[in-house]
Amino acid sequence: FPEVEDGRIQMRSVTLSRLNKDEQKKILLRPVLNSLAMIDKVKPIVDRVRKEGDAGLRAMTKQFDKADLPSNVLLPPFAVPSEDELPRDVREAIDVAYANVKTFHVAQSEKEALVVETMPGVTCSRFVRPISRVGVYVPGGTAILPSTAIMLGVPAQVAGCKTIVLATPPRPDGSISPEVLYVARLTGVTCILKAGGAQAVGAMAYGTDEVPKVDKIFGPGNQWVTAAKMLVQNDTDALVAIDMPAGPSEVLVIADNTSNPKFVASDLLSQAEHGTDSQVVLVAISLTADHLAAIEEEIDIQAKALPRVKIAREAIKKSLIVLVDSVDEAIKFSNEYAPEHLILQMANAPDVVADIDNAGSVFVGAFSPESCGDYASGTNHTLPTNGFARQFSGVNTLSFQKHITSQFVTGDGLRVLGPSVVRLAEREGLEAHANAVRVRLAELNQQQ
Ligand code: HSO
Ligand code: ZN
Repeated sequence: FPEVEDGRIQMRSVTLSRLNKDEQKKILLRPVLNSLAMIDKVKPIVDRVRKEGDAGLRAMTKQFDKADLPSNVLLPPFAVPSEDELPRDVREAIDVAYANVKTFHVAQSEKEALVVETMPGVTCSRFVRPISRVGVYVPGGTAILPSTAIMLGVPAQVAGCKTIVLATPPRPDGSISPEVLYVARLTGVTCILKAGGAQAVGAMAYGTDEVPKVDKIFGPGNQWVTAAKMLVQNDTDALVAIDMPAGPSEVLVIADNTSNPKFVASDLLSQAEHGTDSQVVLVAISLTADHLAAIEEEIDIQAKALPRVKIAREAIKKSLIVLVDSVDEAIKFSNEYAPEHLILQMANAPDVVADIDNAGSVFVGAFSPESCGDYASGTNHTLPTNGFARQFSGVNTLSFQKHITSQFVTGDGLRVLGPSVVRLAEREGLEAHANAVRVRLAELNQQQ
C-alpha cells in the first residue's frame, strides 16, 4: 500500500473483497513485537533488583527516573491531596469512576460456592479465594493514567486481595501524581512502590526488604515493563503470574450510513492519540462516497485540533479503512481481527452484539464512545490486544481470585463410586491408588 504523504491526516482504504487470501491475512496482522530481544535487555535490570534489593532499586530510580529517593516505598496513610493539587471537579470525577467500576466489579464476584452432588454421597464444590498478594503497574510517561489505577485497584480491592502493591514511576522530585495518590487511598492500596519499568516489575516479582513479593502482576506498560513481566512469569523461582500478554492499544469501529461522521472520527482519534503504534481500523459498510468523505474530512479536522496531533498523525498514517458490502462481512472481519475495543456505530447495533465472538469490550451505538469505558462507565479498560481477544478476557474481579475445588465423599458415596476408581487405577497400573479405595471399602464391609 502506498503511503499517503501530504499535509492531510488520512487513513488508507482497501476494499476487502478485492484482496486475495494473503492480502486479507496481512491486514489482520499487528506489528511484530521483538519480545525475545527485549527480554534479553531487561534481564540485567531484573537481576540487579533481585541481587541488590532496595539499594539497586534506588540506584536505578536515580538513573532512569532522575529521582533521588531515601526509599522507593510509600506506606499508608496516604496524604489527601490539597484542593490546589487535585481540584474538586477532578476529585469528583474520580469518585464517579470509582463508584461505577466498583459497582460493576462487585456484581462480578461470586458470593456462593458451587455445590453439586455428582452421585449420591459424592459432593463436589468450587469456591473462590483472593490471590493474596498482587502488584498493579500504573504507567507514567507521556500521559499520567490515574484511570489505570482505578481499573486495577478496584477489582483487587473487591476481590479481597490482602496485599496490593501499586507501582508507578516517580517524578524527578520524587513525588507521584496526586490523582494516582488519591486513587491509591480509595482502593486501599497497602504500599506504593515509586519505581517504573523493569526494575519495578523485578521488585514485585522477587520482593526486597521493603517491597512485598507479590503472586500476580497486572497492568499495561511500555515494552520494558511488558518484557519484564514475561521474563519473571517464566522464572519458577519467582512463582509469579501475569494478567495477560500486552501489545499496542487498538480500536475497530464498524460504521454504516446511519453513523455520525463526527462521532466515528472522534473514536478513531481517541485511540490514535494513545501512541504512534496504536492500531486504528474503520470497517465501513457500503458507505456512500459522500459519507466516507465526510468521515475522512472529520478525521483531518479533529486530528489537527488535538494537542497530541503528532502522535495521532503517525498512528492514523498506518491505519486502515476496510470497505465491505454487508453487515455479515463486517462482523466476520471483526471477529477475525479480534479487536481490543469494538465500536458499533450502525443500525440495530444492540442486535449485532449477539454475533460478536472475539473482542475485548464492545461499545454499542452512537452514544457509547470508547472513552466511557476507558474512564468511568464501569467496565474495565485493561483488555486483550494483539488478537488475544480470541482466548483472553479483559481484567475483571476473577483475575484477582482463583477457584479451589473440594469433594466430600460419604461412606455410602464411596460404595457407589469406589469400584470405578479401583478399575481405573488398576488400568493405569497404580496399585496404591486402588488400595486407597480398597482399604476403605473393606472397612465399610466389616462395619456392616
Ligand atoms: N484506551 C486505553 C485506556 C485508557 N484510555 C486510559 C485513556 N486512559 C487502553 O484500553
Ligand atoms: Zn484510551
